[in-house]
Amino acid sequence: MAVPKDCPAPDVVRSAYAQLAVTDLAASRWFWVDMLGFHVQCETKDALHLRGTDELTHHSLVLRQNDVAALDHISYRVRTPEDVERAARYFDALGCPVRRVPAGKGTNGVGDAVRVVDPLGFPVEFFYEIERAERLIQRYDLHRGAQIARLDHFNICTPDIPAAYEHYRGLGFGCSETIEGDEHELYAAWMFRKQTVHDVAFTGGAGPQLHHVGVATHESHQVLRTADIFGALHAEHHIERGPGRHGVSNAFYVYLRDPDGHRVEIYTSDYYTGDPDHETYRWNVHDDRRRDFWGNAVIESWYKEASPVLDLDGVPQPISATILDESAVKVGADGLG
Ligand code: DHY
Repeated sequence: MAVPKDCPAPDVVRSAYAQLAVTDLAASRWFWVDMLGFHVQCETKDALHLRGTDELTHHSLVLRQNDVAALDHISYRVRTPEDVERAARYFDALGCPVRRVPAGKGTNGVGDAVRVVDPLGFPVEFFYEIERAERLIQRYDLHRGAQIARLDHFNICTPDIPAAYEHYRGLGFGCSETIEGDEHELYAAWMFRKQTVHDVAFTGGAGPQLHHVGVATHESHQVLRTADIFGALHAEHHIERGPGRHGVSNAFYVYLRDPDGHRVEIYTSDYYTGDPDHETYRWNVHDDRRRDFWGNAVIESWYKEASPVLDLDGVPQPISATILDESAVKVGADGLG
């Protein structure tokens, strides 16, 4: 997958929003709005546009009613309006399907956008323009449930992690952390444009599939509070893994599954990565602390289950099996093999 010559990559600012296809909008609203505390910015007959308390743009999550649950697309904000066209030319040069989506024809609140199926098989959007939204940071009276502050990252399942790493390096992403075998085989990587641990991470597994959307709270007590609220309402089956502390990223976390099985990570307290000489931190796949710093086992569903992804016409993409299976590495925390 060569980087196209004379065709600069778009300047990506950050992971901006995920659009999920869901099968029961009322059930999704209970989960994402009532339980997680997302703010409803815009509601139509068949979609909810949501944002966290710190977000100053129209949405960071869109839930769209559909017959099948899947990922519609992940979306990156780029630095200038010209970068949108740059994205179109870049992915066209890579031989990927590219579609221009003018303002008003795509997702509410978003201006001219470009949607592609990237070389990894994921539906990805690039946009510059988006409606601004009222500041809610200090509207503590409106902060509910998990008190989600903002979208943090996407985590995608892909069978060929080195190919994903190379693709995102081509798009100018830095790499904060990896999980590697004894011969430096790449099992997982965390890559960023904004100055945190990641905007996107890769989990080895059958793909293309969405592993999870990561959303940030300000403090670890909000992660614990989230688990407590699900327990209190006897909705504990939505808690899949954690709470705990990650080795990779040092973040405090809990993973939940929404009513359609889409996974979300409530995530807080990672670190700054913005220096130009920031070095990649490499974990060995045999280090039991890499995924859970306290050595707690990663349950099988976390490695094996994920959301299908749609193509640009809304058709589910075919899925290929993984090449390197981290869950088969027989060591303490992950002795699943
Ligand atoms: C890890 C997973 C994530 C993340 C940071 C670190 C490692 C792990 O525990 O599996 O989803 O955001």
